[in-house]
Amino acid sequence: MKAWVPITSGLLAGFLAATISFGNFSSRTENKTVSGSTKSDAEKVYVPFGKQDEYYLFASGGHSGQMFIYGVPSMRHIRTVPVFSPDSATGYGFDEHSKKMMGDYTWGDLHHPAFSETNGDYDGKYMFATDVGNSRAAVMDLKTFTVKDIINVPNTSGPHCAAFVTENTEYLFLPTRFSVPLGSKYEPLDDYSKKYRGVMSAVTFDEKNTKLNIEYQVALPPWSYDLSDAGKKVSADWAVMTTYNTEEATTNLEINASQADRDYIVLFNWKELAKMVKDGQYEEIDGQKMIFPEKHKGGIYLVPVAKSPHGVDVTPDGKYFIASGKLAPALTVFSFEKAFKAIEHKEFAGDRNGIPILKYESVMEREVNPENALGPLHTQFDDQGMAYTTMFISSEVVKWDPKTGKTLDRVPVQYSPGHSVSAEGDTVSPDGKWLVALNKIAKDSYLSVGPSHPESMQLIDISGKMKVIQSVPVNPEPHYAQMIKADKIKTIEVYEKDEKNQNAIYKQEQAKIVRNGNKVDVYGIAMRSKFIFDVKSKRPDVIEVNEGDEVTIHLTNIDFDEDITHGFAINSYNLNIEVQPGQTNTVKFKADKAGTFPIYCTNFCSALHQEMTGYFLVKPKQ
Ligand code: RUQ
Ligand code: CUA
Repeated sequence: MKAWVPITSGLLAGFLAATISFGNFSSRTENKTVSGSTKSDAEKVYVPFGKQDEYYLFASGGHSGQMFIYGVPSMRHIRTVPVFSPDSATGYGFDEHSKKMMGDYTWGDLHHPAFSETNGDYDGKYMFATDVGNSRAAVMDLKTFTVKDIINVPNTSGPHCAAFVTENTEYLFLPTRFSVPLGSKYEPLDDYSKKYRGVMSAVTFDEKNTKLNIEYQVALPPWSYDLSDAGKKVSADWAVMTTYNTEEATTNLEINASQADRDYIVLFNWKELAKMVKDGQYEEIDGQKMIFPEKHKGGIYLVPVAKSPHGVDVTPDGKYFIASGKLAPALTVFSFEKAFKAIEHKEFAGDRNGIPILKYESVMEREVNPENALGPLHTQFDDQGMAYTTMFISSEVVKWDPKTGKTLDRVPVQYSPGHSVSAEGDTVSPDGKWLVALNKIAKDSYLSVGPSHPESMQLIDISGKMKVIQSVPVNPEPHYAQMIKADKIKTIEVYEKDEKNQNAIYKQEQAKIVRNGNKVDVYGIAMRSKFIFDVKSKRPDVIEVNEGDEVTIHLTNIDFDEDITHGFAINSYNLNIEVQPGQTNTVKFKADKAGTFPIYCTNFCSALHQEMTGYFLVKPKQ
């Protein structure tokens, strides 16, 4: 077996610290001399007023729990869509639907967005994302850019290694970053290796009801699962994911999880796993169908890889998967075909936790070691099948040929890129043209806003020699992004009337307030430029209740006009919802404060927007 570049753990911290600062310093000085967009670069990113961008860029918002939508090549920020965190700009987390989806959580950590796919191509219908902070998965409908469903994923703790969808969105796999005891019960850390598991969840999407479901789970060994990718074409039934901490360390991971010379890539056949579940090869654990690889054999294999790998990416032709070495300078190209042969001939080198280990030599295609490049993290592809790998430590993007391992080009970025994303980069047919580097550190790139700087996204023209031609600040923290052709996304302009929705009213005459004991239901209308809550009242824009009443307000926006969104806020009641054109939305709360509270529309909607007000009166008890 070939030796990996040894980095002994004692030296590790020093090595990293030195290379990080050196890497940044050197590329900073280099950048100072090479950066500076020319007039022709400026023309490439200039999208004149009235014209639209060619691509949408969906960038994860990390621990903001949001998704940021940009246009490429202008790099204009178009919208922030809240996913895992409440957002008063859109009333997300206040109305009943989003409040229920959010549960008790008030934040999320959104890492890896993934588009729904048909035949390995983005179909522009849905966007999936996972929450590392509170172990959830979400689906966003791209007709409206709103989140339709969020599920909590038990046993899988911090699904960082997600979300990556299979070729026809059959599955969204969520492997865990943190191993915990099944059922998240208390178990002493001394029993880590016996009692803890790294659970992967197989999530399906029911498009008809826009619901996510957990179909089954796999109790993998108690390791950390970092990044994954689904196979394509020849490897379509397979998926790969990187592991670290196969040492099973329970403290001081910085040192202890970097001891062994190698970790693994988990290679699994999801069709076989689905068949095992169908054949009853699982155990019922807390209402989940759990596959235990040591008992339910088949479908899962381990491929040894250089220690503590980070990204793993499948080439567009589906023939290879490329692992990045994080602590090593090397990338490793593995062949699916070789892996399939080794599995067929049962060429195993023992097992771990009952999972057969394939021999490194029999799966490895080549080791790639671009000169002086350090800290490879993630790889994207262009229309020629060429690879682009971000180098965190040497702060650059390196272009190379997966078929030869030859370095073709490289460009410094400012600084320390995590992921990058190329146009349609995760599909079976990437577009080339553009690559956006998602940089962790933006030092001296923008006007200062104090000690904490924004992160940065840099647009790289990859149509010829790579060149950074635009740079924009971005909120924390773009972990990954997806870039899709703009014409694939078909948004609606207004919501259609939904006559079946009992909460919706479309005529002013129907506006009413219904009292039932201490329950008050308001069926109201929002329109330019007034609220109508009770059409029969002498003050139709007033809601009067008693202290302690349970108040439910259903509000329908009857302006079926593009961009005429109304807001609904009650002053000092800490609530604000939004009704988009034609939409009906519900907000529920307890009138626990007596007094007089103005109601107003929060979204500027007409010249008389300031007049779009009313009163919420709460009569005191006694
Ligand atoms: S990770 S910087 Cu959260 Cu995607 Cu690699
Ligand atoms: Cu409606 Cu402002």
